Amino acid sequence: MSKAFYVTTPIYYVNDVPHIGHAYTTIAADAIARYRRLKGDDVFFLTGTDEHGLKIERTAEANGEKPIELADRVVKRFQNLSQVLNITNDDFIRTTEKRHERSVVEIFKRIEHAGDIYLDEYEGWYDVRNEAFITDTQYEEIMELPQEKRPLIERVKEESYFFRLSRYQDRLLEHYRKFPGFVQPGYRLNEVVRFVEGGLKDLSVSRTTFNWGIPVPGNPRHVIYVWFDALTNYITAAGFPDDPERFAGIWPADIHLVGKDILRFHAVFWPAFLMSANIPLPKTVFAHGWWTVEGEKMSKSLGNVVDPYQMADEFGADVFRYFLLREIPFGQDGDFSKNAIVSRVNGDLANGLGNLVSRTLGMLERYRGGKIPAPGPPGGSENSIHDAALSLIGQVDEAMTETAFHKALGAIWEFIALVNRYVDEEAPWTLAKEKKEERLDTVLFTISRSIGVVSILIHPFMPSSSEEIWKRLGSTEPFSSLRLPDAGDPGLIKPGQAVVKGSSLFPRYEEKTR
Ligand code: ME8
Repeated sequence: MSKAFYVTTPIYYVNDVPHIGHAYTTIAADAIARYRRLKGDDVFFLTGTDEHGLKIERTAEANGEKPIELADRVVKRFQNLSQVLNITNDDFIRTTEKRHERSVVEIFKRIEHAGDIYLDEYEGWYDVRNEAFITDTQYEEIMELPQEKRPLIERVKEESYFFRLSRYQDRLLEHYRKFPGFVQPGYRLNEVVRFVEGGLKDLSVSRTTFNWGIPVPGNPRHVIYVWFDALTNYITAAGFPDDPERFAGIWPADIHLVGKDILRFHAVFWPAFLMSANIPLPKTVFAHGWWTVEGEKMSKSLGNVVDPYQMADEFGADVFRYFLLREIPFGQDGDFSKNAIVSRVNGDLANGLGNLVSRTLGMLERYRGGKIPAPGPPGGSENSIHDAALSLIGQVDEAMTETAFHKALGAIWEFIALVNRYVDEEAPWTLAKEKKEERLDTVLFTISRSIGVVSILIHPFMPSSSEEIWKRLGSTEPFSSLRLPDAGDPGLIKPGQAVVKGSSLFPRYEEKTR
């Protein structure tokens, strides 16, 4: 079996409902998965839900329901998000599934067998919302915050199994040195290195004061720490331990996408668990930034949580996807605001791409009976448009290799602007009036072909619009059979194709609300 390109999102806590942060990672992972498929790679794209832990047990108790009832109810909101946002995940893992329990028990046993688990007592602080043990220094920092900003911190004193994380400090540092691309963007790697250089303490990996989790093998009084359980999802879904052949074909993951707040779990704890269990490490952990909303931290209490369902309903999934990936460099923090999304809709989408497509198809209907004409001999500007299209394919590829969605989109939109300028300069309406038929054929053909290239390149970001444009251009080949090299193929758009103008692809925002 050939190695599949394996991309993951974090698995989302089911005690929350989906918000912009969840949508963001999922959309980014989908853009990567779609791009890779377009390149002809065999892709495995995983998302799912994290369903154990103290916090979920408590929320369920407060609701008067069983934790599994809460999970079954909330998980649907995450699963349906795939349909609404047009996400092409190949699997959806729930940590309450049997396959996952087998996997967690197996990796725990392997780590125990390696001599890295011991029984002791944990005494210290626990952050319930983030399910994280925190140091005394972190505790002091939290206590300096105003009361309403402090997370729920509890004192814990109980018997616990520990993982010998301290043993892995040198091996981790060596790994970061040998594979500097392991943590991306680069500035995040520096943070991780500094943290590990500061010294690693052994990590408590079991709890005894609640029940909602996977029991420790051989000592069911303990449940396994929820992060140990959750991180293991990435190998479970790849076939560990039930299907070793499949596992060898998929694992290691090529890229784990995570938010910056959970980087430490993925770039320190997770690789140490894997080293101990003698399982290869993922190739890259990419940490993205956080969204604020209209300049404020997003929070339930402020009532400013951005609901991806509502965004898809109001603007359409493609517009929401475009906005999130275009607005800020992937890795940095960003601010979500209605003004910002509306200005993207009206500028880049309505005036940029939408206008190019609609005026081109309109002119083909008006001047050429709705058929793409065969071109006459190219002049200088046609050759330069053709060259720009070819170089665009390379630029997008480079940007996608760096996981720089905004750069890929920026390059595509520069090309759109170039083609819009070409239309203005060549003024096909004047050529028609002056009956310069051969020249008009060349210009209309050149624009149609350029739009064909754009329709393929935007597919990872705006899948529905991409396929719609492709269809309106009258291409008979199904979109699903296209591969990236086709974008540069001069035969991509054939003379004689019957186009359909259709309604506006991206209506200006005001028009919709009137
Ligand atoms: O952390 N902007 O789950 P989760 C951007 N179950 N991203 C945000 C965000 C924001 N405002 N708010 C949250 C968990 N996120 C664990 C993961 S993986 C083995 C276990 C991101 O549902 C956050 O950074 O609390 C994280 O990557 C993701 O949403 C899930 O958060």
